[in-house]
Amino acid sequence: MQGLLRAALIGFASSGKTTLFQLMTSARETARAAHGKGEAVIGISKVPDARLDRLTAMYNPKKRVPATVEFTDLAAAGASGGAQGLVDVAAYKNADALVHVLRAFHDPAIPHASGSIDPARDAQAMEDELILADLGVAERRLERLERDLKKGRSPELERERDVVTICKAALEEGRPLRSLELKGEDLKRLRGFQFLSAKPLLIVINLDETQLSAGGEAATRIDRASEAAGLTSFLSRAGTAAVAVCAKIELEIAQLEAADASAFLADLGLKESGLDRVIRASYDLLGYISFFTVGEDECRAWSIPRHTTAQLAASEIHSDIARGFIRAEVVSYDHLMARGAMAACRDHGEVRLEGKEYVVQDGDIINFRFAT
Ligand SMILES: Nc1nc2c(ncn2[C@@H]2O[C@H](COP(=O)(O)OP(=O)(O)OP(=O)(O)O)[C@@H](O)[C@H]2O)c(=O)[nH]1
Ligand SMILES: [Mg+2]
Repeated sequence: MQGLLRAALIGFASSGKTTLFQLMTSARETARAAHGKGEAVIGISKVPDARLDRLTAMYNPKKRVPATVEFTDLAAAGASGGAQGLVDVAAYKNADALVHVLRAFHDPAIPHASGSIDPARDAQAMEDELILADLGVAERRLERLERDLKKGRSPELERERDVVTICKAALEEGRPLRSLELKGEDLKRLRGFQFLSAKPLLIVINLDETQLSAGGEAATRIDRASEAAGLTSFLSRAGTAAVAVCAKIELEIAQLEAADASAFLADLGLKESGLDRVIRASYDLLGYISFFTVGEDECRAWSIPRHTTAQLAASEIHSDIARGFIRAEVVSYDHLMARGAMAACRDHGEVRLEGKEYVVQDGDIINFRFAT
């Protein structure tokens, strides 16, 4: 499934990765203790979606299936050595996005490997590590390409060498590959290398409780937190986004009963849970949207990259549906809600028949017709 979003948590030791992981995946501490340090732990996060809630209320299905995001948590290897050894290339390889948990909270009981709390320094140190790892990959690949080109020239090999050369030059200037504007085939070539600095980067600023509750709209607060942390210029880079959390407090809140939880969130001036905010930021960063399938058996949300065609969207559900694709019956979420029932949408001509190449829109409710 290409639509399953995989995010890898990265960061300095004790920055709050595991705390955020628990917040995102409702993983229990005990489940975690079963794994040794250095081992990657994978958890599934259910994407909160009010639209799926309303569809479920409308259809009263046997099952409600939310979209999911997979998070990988890994203990920082460079516990005492600063940024060195932070990057585990193999563990991050298949991630669609890297989530850098950046420590901004102060706690004398939890020493920082570099001796002080300095989010901008840590953000840059991580960026440098990603760049360094990629530079190694680019150099090795380039040597190989040169060798192969000596044996026999081919346009594909030459193009690849040119692209890797562009990448290497950017990396040597300290620029992450996210900032390169490669297109089409070149972008595809780049994907094959699994360069870490090419992956979209979500920075989760892990704040003190007092910083988080310092009033104002959430967006303002993130701006202020990033500014205070010296991250503003960092975050204006392509493929980079930020969200502020207080992982420890928000984990405590998430473990309360729903009613108490919303009261505590309101006290902190937050409209949404940390889970909601981090997921939303990830979707925005990656340009993911959701479509729905509905029925008496199951109401389900699916995530796909924006601009996905109906046939590709069908392949999310099953390759057979994509292969035998005939038509997609599509109604928008807003139309369905406005009419209150699918039959009424049908009567008003709001259920469209779309072909393979139709570009699925956020909130589309789709019934795929296919031949087996
Ligand atoms: N005060 C405060 N403490 C926090 C916050 N987030 C995490 N901590 C604490 O910091 C310590 C380290 O948190 P973890 O989530 O284990 O950090 P980690 O990044 O997973 O650490 P490693 O796996 O060792 O790399 C724990 O004692 C947490 O309770 C926070 O927002 N505020
Ligand atoms: Mg950890």
